[in-house]
Amino acid sequence: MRTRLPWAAYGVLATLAGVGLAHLAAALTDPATSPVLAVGSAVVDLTPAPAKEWAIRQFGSADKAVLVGSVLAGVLVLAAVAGLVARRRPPAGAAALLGLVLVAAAAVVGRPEAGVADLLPALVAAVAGPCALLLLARAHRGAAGTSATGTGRRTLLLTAAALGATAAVGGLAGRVVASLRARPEEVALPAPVDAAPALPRGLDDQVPGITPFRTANADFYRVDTRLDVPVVSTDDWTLTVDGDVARKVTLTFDDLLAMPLVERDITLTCVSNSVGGPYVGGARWLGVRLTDVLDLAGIAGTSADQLLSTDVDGMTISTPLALATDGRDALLAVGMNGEPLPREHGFPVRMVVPGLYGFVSATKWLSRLTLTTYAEREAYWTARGWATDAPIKIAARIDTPRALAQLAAGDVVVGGVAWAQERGGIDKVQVRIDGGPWRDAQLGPDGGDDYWRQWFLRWPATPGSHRIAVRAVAGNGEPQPAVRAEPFPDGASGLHELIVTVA
Ligand SMILES: Nc1nc2c(c(=O)[nH]1)N[C@H]1C(S)=C(S)[C@@H](COP(=O)(O)O)O[C@H]1N2
Ligand SMILES: [Mo]
Repeated sequence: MRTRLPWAAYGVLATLAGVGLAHLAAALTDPATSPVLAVGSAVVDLTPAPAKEWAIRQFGSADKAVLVGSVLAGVLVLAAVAGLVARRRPPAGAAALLGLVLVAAAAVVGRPEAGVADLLPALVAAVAGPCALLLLARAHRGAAGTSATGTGRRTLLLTAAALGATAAVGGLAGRVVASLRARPEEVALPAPVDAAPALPRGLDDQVPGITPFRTANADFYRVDTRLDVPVVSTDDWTLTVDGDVARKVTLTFDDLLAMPLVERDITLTCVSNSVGGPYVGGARWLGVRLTDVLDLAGIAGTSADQLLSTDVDGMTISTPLALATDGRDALLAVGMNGEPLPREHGFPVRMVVPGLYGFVSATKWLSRLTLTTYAEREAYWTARGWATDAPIKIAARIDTPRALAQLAAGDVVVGGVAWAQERGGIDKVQVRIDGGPWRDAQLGPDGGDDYWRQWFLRWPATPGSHRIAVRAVAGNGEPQPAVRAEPFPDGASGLHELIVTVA
C-alpha cells in the first residue's frame, strides 16, 4: 500500500497539470472547449430527463457544481488508476492517461458547433498529462535507493511541486483570462424608444415575506444546461438569421443596438418549476423586437412553423413561429433591470417571449435564428420528450406564511404572487382556509399583463392546524387549472396548498 500511494498521486498530479494547461488554452481560445467542461456537458446531455429533473430539484442552481464535482472526482479516480499502472510500466500508465484525454476530446468534438481548432485544449492535455506522468515515473525511479535527502528525492519533489504549480496557475489564469474577455459592465446601452412606465410600488414593504415585485438580477433564478457560464465578447458576437427566409442576414452587436429598443416588464417561468416552486422571476427587459429582426431577413413567404434558436455553443431551443410573431412582446433582450444582461442570464443577447416557458423561448447567449419546421429540425428539449407548444400555465404561489410555520393566533397575513402571462394578467386571487369558502385576496399594483401580481389576505388565525390553498383567475376569465400535473412534459399544474400550525 505504502509503495502504491505515491503512484496514485502521480497519476492525479499529472492529470491536474494537464487539465490546468488545457483550461488555460481553452480560456485563450474558446472557454467552451475546456475538456473538463466538455466532459461535464456531455454527461449533462447523456443524463436522462428524469435524472436531470431530480438533480435540479435536489441541488437547485447548484446542480451544475455537483455535476462538475462528480465528473472531476471520477476523472481523478481514473487518473489514480493510470498512475498505479505506471508503477510497473510507465508507458502503459501514460497510454492510459492518453486514453482518458481522448474520451474528453471526443466530448469536445461531440459539441454541435465544434471545429478542428477546438481540439487544441485537448491536444495540450494529451501531450502534457502523459509527459508529466512519465517525468514523475522517472523521478521516482531516480529517487528510489537514494537517501531521504539525496538529489534523487529532491528532483522528485521539485518535479511534483512544479507540476502542482502548473495545475494551479493554469486553472487560475484560465479563469482570469475568461472573465477579461466578456465584460457586461463595459457595455453602454442606448435608451429605449418605447420605455415601460415606472413600475408601481409593490407590496414588498407592506407584506413581510412576500416575493419582491421586481426580482433583482442577483436573485433571479437560473436554469440552463451549462456547467460554466459562456464567455462571449460583444466584439466577436454576431446573430445570424437563416433558414427559410428571403435573405440570410448577420448582425453585429452594434447593428442590434442601432435598432429601436423597447422596454417591457415580463415574468419568466421555467417548465421545471413545481407547484409553489422558485423558478419564476419578474424583470424589466430592454431589447429589440424579435419581429423587427426577422423582418430584416424577410419571413413573409416562409413555410416555417418553428423558430429554432441556437446559442453560442450550439444548444438549440424551439419556439412556435406563429406564437413568437403574433404581436406579443417577443424580444431579443440586451438589458435586464437597467443593466446589461448578466453573463448568467445570457450576455450579450437572449430571447424573451412572454407567455411561453423558458425552455421554448428564452434562449440565452443567442447566436442564430433559423426559420425551419418541426418536421425537419428537433431542438434539445424536444429530443428529450418535452412539449414543443408550452404556454405558461396560470399559477398562484403562497410566499407567506411558509409551509409548516408555527404562528401565533390572531391576525395573519397570507400573501404571495400569481401569474397569467398572455392571458390578460391576473384578475383575481382567492384563498381558502381548511375547506371553507374561497375568499378574494387583495391584489397588489398592476405591472402589466405579462408581469406577475402580488396578493395578500388578512386571516384571523385560530389555534389548531390549518390548510391554506390559493387559486387565481386570469384577466381573460380563464381559471387556474386545478388538475395536478408534474412539470414533464409541459409544466406543472395544481393548486398550491400548505399547512400551518397556530398556537
Ligand atoms: N442557451 C440556453 N438558453 C436557455 C437555457 C439553456 O439551457 N441554454 N435554458 C432555458 C430555460 S429552461 C429557462 S427556464 C430560461 C431560464 O432563464 P434564466 O436562467 O435567465 O432564468 O432560460 C432558457 N434559455
Ligand atoms: Mo426552464
